[in-house]
Amino acid sequence: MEQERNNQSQHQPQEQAPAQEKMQPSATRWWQNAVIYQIYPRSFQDSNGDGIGDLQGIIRRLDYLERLGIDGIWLSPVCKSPQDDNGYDISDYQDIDPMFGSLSDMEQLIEEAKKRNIRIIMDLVLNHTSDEHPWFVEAKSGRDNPYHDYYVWRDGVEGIPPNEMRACFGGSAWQWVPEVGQYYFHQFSVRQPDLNWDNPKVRQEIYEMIRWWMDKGVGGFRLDVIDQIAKVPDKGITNNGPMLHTYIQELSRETFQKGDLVTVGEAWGATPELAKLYSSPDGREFSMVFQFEHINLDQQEGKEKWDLAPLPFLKLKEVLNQWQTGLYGCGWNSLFWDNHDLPRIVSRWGDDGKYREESAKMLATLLHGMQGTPYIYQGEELGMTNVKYSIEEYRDIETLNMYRERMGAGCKKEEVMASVYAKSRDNARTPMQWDGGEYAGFSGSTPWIRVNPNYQKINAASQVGVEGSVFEYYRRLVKLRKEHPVLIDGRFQLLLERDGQIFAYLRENGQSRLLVVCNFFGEPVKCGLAGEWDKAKLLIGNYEGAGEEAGFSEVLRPYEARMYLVS
Ligand code: TEU
Ligand code: CA
Repeated sequence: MEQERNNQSQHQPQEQAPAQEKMQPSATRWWQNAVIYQIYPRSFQDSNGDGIGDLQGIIRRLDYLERLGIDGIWLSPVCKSPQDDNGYDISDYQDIDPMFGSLSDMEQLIEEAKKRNIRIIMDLVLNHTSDEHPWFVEAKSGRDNPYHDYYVWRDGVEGIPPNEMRACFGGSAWQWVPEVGQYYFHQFSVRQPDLNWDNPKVRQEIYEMIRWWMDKGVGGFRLDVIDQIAKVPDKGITNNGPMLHTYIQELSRETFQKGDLVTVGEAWGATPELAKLYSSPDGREFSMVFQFEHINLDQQEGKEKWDLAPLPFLKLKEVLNQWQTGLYGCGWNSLFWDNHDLPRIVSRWGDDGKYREESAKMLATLLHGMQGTPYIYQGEELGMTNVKYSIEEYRDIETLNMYRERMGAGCKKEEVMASVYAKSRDNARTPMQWDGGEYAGFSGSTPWIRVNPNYQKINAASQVGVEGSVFEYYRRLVKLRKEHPVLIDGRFQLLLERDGQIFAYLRENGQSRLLVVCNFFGEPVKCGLAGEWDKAKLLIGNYEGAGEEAGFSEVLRPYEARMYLVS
């Protein structure tokens, strides 16, 4: 199937130093100093007027990203796909979906980004393919087909699935195929059959494919739901299967370790202990882990994300503290509030009304002051907000399936819609707001999903180069990270642990001490942290006249955030 192209791979099988020596555990790696920007291509910039973002659109906006100062772009999937789950259902790993452009557009993007010192990080979806992937088309054609065992099949009788397992997007995790008289396993939509990682041929094909992309000069990979590849459906195991780390180590050895790449493992089921494995400094798995413990706190325990609960603020501090201290010196974390699966942080834990700018900047300060590699999700740097659309205007398969299921189960429409407004993935997927013109400068014609109606107020054109804007604030935060090594290597210490309103912490590395202090809420608050900080230098603050030279002022205004340095 893909062997032919694989054979053309330029990759030289050079002799390999063992990972331990090559990876220099103690030295700082480039990706530890980096800030990564995530692009959701279909919503970023349309270049040909079909209402869908594309690669040429991204190329056009590289100067904007260079100005922001980021070092890498995590590109959500652009490979060939029927788009059942917006590209997370891949039908050809070695081609670009025509909707986004061509392979040569991709090569151009890599090259143009490189000129600006920006690396392109591709999204690898290795747990499943599309049902239109030639492997699956073959696999379901007969039990004796050589590709049959590329997927996970179980015998059974129509109507009685092998077990009760459910898919993440609703419904049974098993789908009956009459032609072969078997069920296949899918953790996501029915059109995303799970690959069988226990089959060595599957693993080898995947490694070949990754090396092929490495030869094209990509700077790294984000690994979609990587903790789910080693599933054991007969035991109900999805995450963290017994073979998981064996497979990941093989994957890393066969591919990433042959280059100076950044690799990011998405792992919903990670704990700090597991994260040490994923991101072990000897480089035997990934560079870093991308986990969600802090961002899943505002839901009812043991229920789904749609079952809303207020954010337990003290718990948020506790969780972030555990990750900061737990990985110090022995692992590496991603720092993020937003991505393409999450609602907009300013609407979620800030205030997208009166204090939109202040709270957006506060959340940014809090995040960028911590240890790890910060991620900025497109539009976050503008303070873009959630939306409230009518259900017909939503596009996300997860949202629509949930709506159907819950309405079918007799839930009240207002309640279902409240969940959609709060948590729908489409909150993050509305078109990027470039300017106040029609369709927000995203496209010349009707976009695939409606533009947030606030685009005339919130857009890049009104923020870039404008002092005091959310964009310029992010730009300064990115720059600070380059100027102050303590932001990279400083040990984290949580302060005011029991304070119900203030989030404050220290970073220390022997040379410098840095203090971050944030009022997480909309009421002013007195902060008992004066003292040695009186003479500290204010590095950044989200209020004008935050006492640049005046030292520590005791009252924090609504959502006020400041970062101080004592050298
Ligand atoms: O997400 C993993 C995942 O578990 C999510 O589907 C999550 O359950 C959901 O988004 C919570 O709202 C990754 C991708 O980031 C996501 O976009 C894909 O849909 C999914 O994998 C399947 O590839
Ligand atoms: Ca387009």
